[in-house]
Amino acid sequence: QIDVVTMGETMVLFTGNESLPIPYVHQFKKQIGGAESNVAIGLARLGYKSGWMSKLGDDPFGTYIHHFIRGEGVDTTQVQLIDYAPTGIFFKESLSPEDVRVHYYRYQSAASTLTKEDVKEEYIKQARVLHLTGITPALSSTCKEAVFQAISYAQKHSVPIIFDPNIRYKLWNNLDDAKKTLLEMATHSDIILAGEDEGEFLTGEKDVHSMAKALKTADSQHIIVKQGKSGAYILSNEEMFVEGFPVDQVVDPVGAGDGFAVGVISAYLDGQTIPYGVKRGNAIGSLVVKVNGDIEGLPTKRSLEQYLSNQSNPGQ
Ligand code: KDG
Repeated sequence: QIDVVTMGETMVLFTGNESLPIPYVHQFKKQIGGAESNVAIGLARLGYKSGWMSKLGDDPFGTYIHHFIRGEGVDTTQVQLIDYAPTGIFFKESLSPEDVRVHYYRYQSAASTLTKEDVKEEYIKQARVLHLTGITPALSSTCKEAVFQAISYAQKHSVPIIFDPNIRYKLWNNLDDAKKTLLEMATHSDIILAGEDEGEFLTGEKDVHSMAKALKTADSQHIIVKQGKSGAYILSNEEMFVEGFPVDQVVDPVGAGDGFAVGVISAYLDGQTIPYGVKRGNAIGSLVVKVNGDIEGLPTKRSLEQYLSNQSNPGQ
């Protein structure tokens, strides 16, 4: 059995060695990035069994990503290396910690050729949780079908769905389609993790309570609205706010949301309460932003436990 199954695109990430606009950067560091594999890696580091479904090009970048993710202990048996489309890449332009931009080279990439036939019912059936993001349906029409195929298998086998809208405006050709697709995914999900701006985009509401209420379509759903470093708001049977962890210096905010998802999902698997999961998510998010890269700051079980106990007993 696999604890968490996820599906999406991972790309090679090139980050400039200097904090300059890309045309003036001379050297780039090679890393990997992809919201879903970030979550799978974060869960594997905490000791959970995670599996990532995807397609990579049968090319050097595909080999690099495949080896890296497999090396982190993530199950990659549902990853295909194909020769008819290349592995996607992207560049991170970091002008300051508050101004980080990404430039994608992923159009018609290998992952964008995922189809509903690539989603295997048996693989979803044995999972304890299905994690999905709003990035995958934005990649192509066949990826969108693959996402809804995964949802229908999860529903058929009562596998709870955790959904992070992760709205990437650069990927959607049509914002009405984005809204419609993401709201539809949300209605099928048991736990929704949305940023405050995403909640506003999806519901048109400006305050967290109203947007969470608008997103909540079933009694059993848990809606979590992330409010950056201040913390997160929860609407489930009751409503509450869980404070964030202090961060002296943000180095790279990208990947914080995936770290947050790792916290919520791992606590859910442990049978913990949603507020405890949000606390763990806030903690992991705060660790991720302290270092450069999407996954470099994701903690091991031991380092997370140490961090949480130092935070609750400062000075010890
Ligand atoms: O959450 C971080 C990811 O967004 C980033 O690494 C790349 O998956 C990515 C995307 O599509 O933007």
